[in-house]
Amino acid sequence: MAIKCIRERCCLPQRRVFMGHMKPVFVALVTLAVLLSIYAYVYDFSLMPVMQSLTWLNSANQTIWSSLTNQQTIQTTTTVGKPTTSITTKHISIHQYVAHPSNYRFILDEPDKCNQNPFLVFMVPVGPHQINARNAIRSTWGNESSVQGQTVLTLFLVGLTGGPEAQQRLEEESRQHRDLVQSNFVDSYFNLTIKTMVIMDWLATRCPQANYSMKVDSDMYINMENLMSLLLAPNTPRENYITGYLMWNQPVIRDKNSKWYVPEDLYPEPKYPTYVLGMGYVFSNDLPSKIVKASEAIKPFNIEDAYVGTCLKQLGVNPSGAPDPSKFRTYMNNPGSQELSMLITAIAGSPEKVIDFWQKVKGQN
Ligand SMILES: *C1O[C@H](CO)[C@@H](O)[C@H](O)[C@H]1NC(C)=O
Ligand SMILES: *[C@@H]1O[C@H](CO)[C@@H](O)[C@H](O)[C@H]1NC(C)=O
Ligand SMILES: *[C@@H]1O[C@H](CO)[C@@H](O)[C@H](O)[C@H]1NC(C)=O
Ligand SMILES: *[C@@H]1O[C@H](CO)[C@@H](O)[C@H](O)[C@H]1NC(C)=O
Repeated sequence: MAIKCIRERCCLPQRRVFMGHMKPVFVALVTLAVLLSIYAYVYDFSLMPVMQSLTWLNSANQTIWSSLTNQQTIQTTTTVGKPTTSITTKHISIHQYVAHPSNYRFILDEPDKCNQNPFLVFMVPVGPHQINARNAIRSTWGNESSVQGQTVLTLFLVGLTGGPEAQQRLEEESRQHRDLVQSNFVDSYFNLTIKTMVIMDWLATRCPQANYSMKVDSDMYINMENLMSLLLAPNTPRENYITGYLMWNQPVIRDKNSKWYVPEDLYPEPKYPTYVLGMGYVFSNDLPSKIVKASEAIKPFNIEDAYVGTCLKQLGVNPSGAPDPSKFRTYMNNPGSQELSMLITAIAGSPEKVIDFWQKVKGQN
């Protein structure tokens, strides 16, 4: 958490505002939900009446919908889902969770991209307008198509653009580069958990044949050679494997003024399971479909990397420490080429720095 804290993009102040407005609605929904579940229990209702309750709740949802902002969707949906799923887990599909990728569809897609059977696929979550970040990656590590004899591939995952003109520019960019995947959720910091789950869905459905994948932020420097050496090492597992910068024993933030506040209702335990920091984690490509499946039963919350960690815990998969943990670095103070040539990841922080780091290492060879 401390590390995330210093990352600029994590410091959007939206959460604070949101909780203030949300509280009365939230409390009302919880009360309503509790009453309904008592009702269902007392009358020993089975599937049919519970589904009616759900329908009723859904129309209630529609009435209040216009007064709610999008950020509130996550809480509203999961609150509505809570009491009914505890009664009917076995009967009602819980794909209703807002982060479950079955709720979304691809607007731009590259379904044939993996016909070349890549060994490693990089999936980069990025805002639709961040063309400079994409171009920096396209001209550096994202321009590599073969490393140590293995095919690698880089794709960008974006949500909805702000309007038709931005959409047109994005489609133009897509025709030019053929590396954009777009899904129909509103692209915002708060929706990163959705974005990550859509990435997992894309890998599971469009690219199951890849050996490994990496979810990597758009401001990261990646040392391809060192990453490939790690993945090709004989003792690197080929299944149920995920590694990166490990976060363990992280307390859940219950301070409502914090950007990382997560209510007990969404995540009751006091600590997160061990997870890998969202800036860049590598995993064997059997995991995406397993994570998507596991997420059907796990309420989403807005801390995307901890959410993936929670799915992994459910699967019984422990994130692995890298053989040399110092290779997954976060911030570095003006690193030299020597340092950069030793590591796998580092936060560059801007498109210019991504290019700068890359050239430092290339220039050295
Ligand atoms: C995502 O977040 C934005 C604002 O942060 C919100 O407008 C939107 O409704 C959220 N959810 C989805 C599914 O797009
Ligand atoms: C609530 O209503 C909105 C808008 O009609 C809809 O998109 C959303 O799926 C609904 N949520 C649930 C849990 O039904
Ligand atoms: C990618 O690398 C090739 C050479 O391998 C180069 O010709 C091309 O301009 C590079 N693309 C970008 C976007 O820099
Ligand atoms: C990648 O996976 C395929 C099977 O899916 C396997 O045949 C191949 O040996 C793997 N590549 C490497 C380099 O391990």
